[in-house]
Amino acid sequence: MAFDVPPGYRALKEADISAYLSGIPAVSERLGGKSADWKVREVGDGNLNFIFIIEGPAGGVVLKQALPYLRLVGESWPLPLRRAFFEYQALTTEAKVAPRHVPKVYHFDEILALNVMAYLHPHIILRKGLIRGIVYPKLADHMATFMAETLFSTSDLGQPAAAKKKQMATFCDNIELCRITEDLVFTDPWRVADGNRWTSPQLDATAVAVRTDGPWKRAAQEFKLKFLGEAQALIHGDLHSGSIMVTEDDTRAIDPEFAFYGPIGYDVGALIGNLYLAYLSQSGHEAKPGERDGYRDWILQTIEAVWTLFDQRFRALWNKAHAGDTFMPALFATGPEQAAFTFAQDAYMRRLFVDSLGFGGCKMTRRILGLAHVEDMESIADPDRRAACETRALRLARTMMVEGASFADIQAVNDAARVVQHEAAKVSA
Ligand code: SR1
Ligand code: MG
Repeated sequence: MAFDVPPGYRALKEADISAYLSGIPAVSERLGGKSADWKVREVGDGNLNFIFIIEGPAGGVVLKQALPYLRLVGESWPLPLRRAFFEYQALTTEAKVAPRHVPKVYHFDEILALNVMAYLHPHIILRKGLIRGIVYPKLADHMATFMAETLFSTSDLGQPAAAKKKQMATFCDNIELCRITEDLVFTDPWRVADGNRWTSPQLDATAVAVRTDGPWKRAAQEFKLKFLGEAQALIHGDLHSGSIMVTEDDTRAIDPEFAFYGPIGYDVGALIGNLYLAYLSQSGHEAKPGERDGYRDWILQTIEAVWTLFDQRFRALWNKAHAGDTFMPALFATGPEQAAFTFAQDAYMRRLFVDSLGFGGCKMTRRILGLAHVEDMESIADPDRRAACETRALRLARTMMVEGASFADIQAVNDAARVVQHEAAKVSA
């Protein structure tokens, strides 16, 4: 297939990498020594791109190059190279307010559609840690900070309208990656679509039932409408547990190539929804029932802390670092006006909460019935056990999407997750 690539673009091979990087002082200084001594390895197991790790005597870097097609599917699914540009723009915007929670970018090459960035070591992908049952004591604190800082600062509360509109104009062009989300997250699980798959035959009846579940389908379309129309802030756009790298002490959000101006709840929901997937997959990873009870509790505590800290920090920024053209604290200066301001903040945060639950439910559903699944579930070898976990996850996802507004707070959602975990997993959603 002929792809739309700029003159000069070529997909780099391991053997090309050292020569390419030796011409970039910011990178070669970081690696140290001679380029002949640098060790290069391709490690990409993601859905979209090639990832190389390069290590020299002084340090390491990661080189991430976009291909003109979707790696997961192959050359039959063309995908624009400019996703590397959007990732660069998003990482540098995020770094202005949350530098401790993103990888530093050392070099961006628009022609080759690649970014060279910090090699996060000894970090691992959060999803893999959750499957192994590793506790990350600072995860909630760090991710709440990352989301509050990045989402507040790019919202109409955190920056003037003119600045926001200029940046929106840039990210509006991330059409194709948004389209992937629009189809795969909000539509395909609720219709017959190429690439949809599920644990079969265990979930065959469920997949059919989901396609005729009017309230669930309607909720998916309501959230799709929000995704298409609510340009609240520059969102990461793919903030699942595979886009977060962790150690016990450090947390970094990677891979914001899906970034655009969209609904804040999409990021918060991606994280919360993927943590619920981790929670409900634990019974597929225990050698004996109950072995991971303590770990399940930790995941729920983390979900509670993610929302609670995000809510606190977003409000604190609103009160102390407001720089936007709406809801200026000074407009509500006197006593009675302050009550209205507090009311407005409560209403705004409540909307974000319900949105986050709904988007989280969409993300959970697509990982069980759609094209791209998650290792939390896929690594459960016994299909009956996997289907039981997936059925519980679908049940919670539906509740989060259809009945999100009925939850008083995040503890109530955790209670619903506990109930689902303890129910027998009938093979129907
Ligand atoms: C077809 S690409 C599948 C998924 O991989 C990315 O991580 C996004 O979540 C996308 O939807
Ligand atoms: Mg990714």
